[in-house]
Amino acid sequence: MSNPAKAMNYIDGRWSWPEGTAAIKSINPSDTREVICETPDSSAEELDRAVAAAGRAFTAWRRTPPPTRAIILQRAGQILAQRKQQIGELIAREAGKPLAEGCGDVQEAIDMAELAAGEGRRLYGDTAPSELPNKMCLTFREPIGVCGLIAPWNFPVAIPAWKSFHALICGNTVVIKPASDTPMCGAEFVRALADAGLPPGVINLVQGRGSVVGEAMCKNPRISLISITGSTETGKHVAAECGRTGKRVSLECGGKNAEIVMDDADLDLAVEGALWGAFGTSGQRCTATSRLIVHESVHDKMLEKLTAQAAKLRLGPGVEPTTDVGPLINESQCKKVLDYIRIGKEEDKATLVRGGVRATGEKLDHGWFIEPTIFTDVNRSMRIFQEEIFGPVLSVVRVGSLEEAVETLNDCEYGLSSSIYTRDVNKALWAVREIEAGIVYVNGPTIGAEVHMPFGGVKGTGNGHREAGKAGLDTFTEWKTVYIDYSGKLQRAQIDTDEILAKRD
Ligand code: UN1
Repeated sequence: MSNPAKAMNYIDGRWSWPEGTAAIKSINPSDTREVICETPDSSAEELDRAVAAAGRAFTAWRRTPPPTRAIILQRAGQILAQRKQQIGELIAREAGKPLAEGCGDVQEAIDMAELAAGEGRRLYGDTAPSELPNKMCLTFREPIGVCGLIAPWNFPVAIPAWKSFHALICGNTVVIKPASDTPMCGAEFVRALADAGLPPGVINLVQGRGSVVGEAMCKNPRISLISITGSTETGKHVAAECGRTGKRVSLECGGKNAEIVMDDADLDLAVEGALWGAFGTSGQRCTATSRLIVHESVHDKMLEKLTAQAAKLRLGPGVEPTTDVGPLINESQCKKVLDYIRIGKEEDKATLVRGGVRATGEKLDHGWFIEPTIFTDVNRSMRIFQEEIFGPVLSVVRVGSLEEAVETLNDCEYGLSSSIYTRDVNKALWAVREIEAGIVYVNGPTIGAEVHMPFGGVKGTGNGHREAGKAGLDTFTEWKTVYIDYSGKLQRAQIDTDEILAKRD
């Protein structure tokens, strides 16, 4: 048997496997007999080496005009576009996503490169009048320094892209820690940037475990910002650690997203939205629909259509062109989802109407497949209503009015994405205002955010920062306010202003 491929570290412009470092195996979740690659179980010292390289590269990169930075990012986007199919297939193998979703993941990175490159000619600040004569006020966006980017496995190319393209266009240098389940995807993403001509040290990649590399990132005083997409538990831990060294920290954590279906909704559309939202990416998106809140007058009809359609979804390996739903990422996620299914069955009076078991079959027996699962008669006190499951499990709740629907949706610690299906513009707009979430869709599923719009959530989902869009620039920059006095004399703000006014009276 040939040696497995290696997903190495990339530090200061060089690919390397730190001497004497043990290997972590990356396994195909659709068929665990296949080893995709080996990756170094990097130490905290290796992370520190990457941070030092990023620190050395910072001054020159910060001084590089943003439109010049943009040329390199644009080139990276073009390289990703050339490699879209190849990287999409890698995502299908390493993360288990259906091929179309794998390619979509790469496309999201390409879109982000385009967006960030465009920002290279904007990065606008403000100009404002001064309260004093012959003086002006203006602001500039400035980079923060070395950014530590901790990425999850569910968008193994798009999420590193969201984080790093915005960081880089703003003049920061970065160290990325990809998820240990998808090291090769992380390496291929960084390879595109390296091939685009990013100077050594501007982007660095350190493979390994969160408990070692992620932890070392939080502790390293030369990192100025950590951006992490991960579980709420991990996010809170990272924020606490970063507090000690005074870092900015941007959290994109859990979700428990809900779709509301009102009595006047286009039911077929709402069913399609729920299926894609709940079972697309096997429910492993932080934006996944995991609660369906349905008006009682359409509840039974909706459920009938939903279960019939869910039964038609084809489970299979990511790389098979016919696959609608791929596997869970690994054994522990599979176990966690099965645990939640058990809890759902035991809880109160929830009814399991479909799925609830591991899927079997010739192409499924060696992977972490779980049947798309639907619970009904779920109420707000149940754990399957409140907690993030991150798998193909949908909990259906029956409500009697729009007010009750929105109140039910809001009765949860998370606030990332949400959706309402209704044909009534008044109901839709009322819900848009009342829903507590960072993202609200009207007549669309809870998944599918676009890169030029702010992405992030309220309540337990985040800590006030946004990724993507123009808002993403705020995460990766500091404001510098500049006052220029060309009066040639001392002017005292808040004091001389009174005198000027007095003279006018
Ligand atoms: C995530 O699951 O962390 O909005 C991100 C969406 C995707 C991004 C999901 N564009 O569903």
